[in-house]
Amino acid sequence: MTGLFRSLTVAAAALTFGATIALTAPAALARDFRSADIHPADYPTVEAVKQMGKALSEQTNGKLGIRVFASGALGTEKDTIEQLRLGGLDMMRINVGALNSVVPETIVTVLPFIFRDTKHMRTVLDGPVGDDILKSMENQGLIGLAFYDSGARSFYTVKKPITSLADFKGLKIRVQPSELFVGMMTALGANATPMPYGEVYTALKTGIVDGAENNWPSYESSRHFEAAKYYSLTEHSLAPEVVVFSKVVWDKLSKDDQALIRKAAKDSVPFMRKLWDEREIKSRKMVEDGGAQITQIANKQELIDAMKPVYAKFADTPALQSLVTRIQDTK
Ligand code: GTR
Repeated sequence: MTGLFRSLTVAAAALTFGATIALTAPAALARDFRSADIHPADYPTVEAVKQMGKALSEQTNGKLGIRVFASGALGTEKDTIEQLRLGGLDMMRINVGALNSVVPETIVTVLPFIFRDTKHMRTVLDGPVGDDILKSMENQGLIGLAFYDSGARSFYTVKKPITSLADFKGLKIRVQPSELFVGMMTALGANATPMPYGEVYTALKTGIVDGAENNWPSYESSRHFEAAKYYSLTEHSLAPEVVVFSKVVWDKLSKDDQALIRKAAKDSVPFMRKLWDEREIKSRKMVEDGGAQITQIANKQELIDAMKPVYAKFADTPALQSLVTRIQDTK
């Protein structure tokens, strides 16, 4: 090899090396957090986490982002909680009901009729009570980032509408895998069948259960309305959604990145609420057009009274009782 040729080769190699570094360096450093959601791609929770990822990416010049795995691609909510705690998954959007057995503080946000209305729920969750509940997740290997809306849950049934407390007697109702949800059904005189969300449509179709309960957007997007057309406006729980990060993964991030993630999550809340409010209206119309029949509950008080014992049974520690009082005292 001539001297000149050798120098050229070395120079070319150096250039290639440099170019490779230049090309791969940002990609090697860039990180897309994997986030799970059981809802489909166009659902408000999925859209909101995507929006959070977009903001994060903009703020970090593409260094951090979020890739949402929608439609339960990474498993049931119970599965993803476990993956998150172990650090095999970075993030998830999940309903608080699914966290009840892991983070007891989430119980208070599911309790029947605890929130007077959407405004009360948002004020509580945006304030110190919401922050305390998010913080309490840390002991369980979870970093609570933000609450999202989930509207009001109401019952829907296959054979006939629920019009009063007496109609619950003996009904088999699918619930989320949560002792509290089971307790609520028992208090109403129904039999609870806990099962993952993805199995509910078939369970309704094949008569494994007589009914289930959920908000308008879930009732619509899951097509449960096709299998159970009687939707009875009990609005018994406003159990919110929550965006959660894996503590194992979190602890390896810089303080700056942690702060950016927290901010992006909080910033996505108003965006989510706007999508949510629009989707509730749209979903209600879609199910009504699709044949769902809506029943108002004339005497809601009898449901409230029947479910009262659930408070003492599940908010059974001074810490939980204090959270209940703080929620009730929030104006
Ligand atoms: C939905 C909620 C899901 C899941 C589902 C269920 O409203 O968004 O995360 O909890 O209810 O009933 O399993």
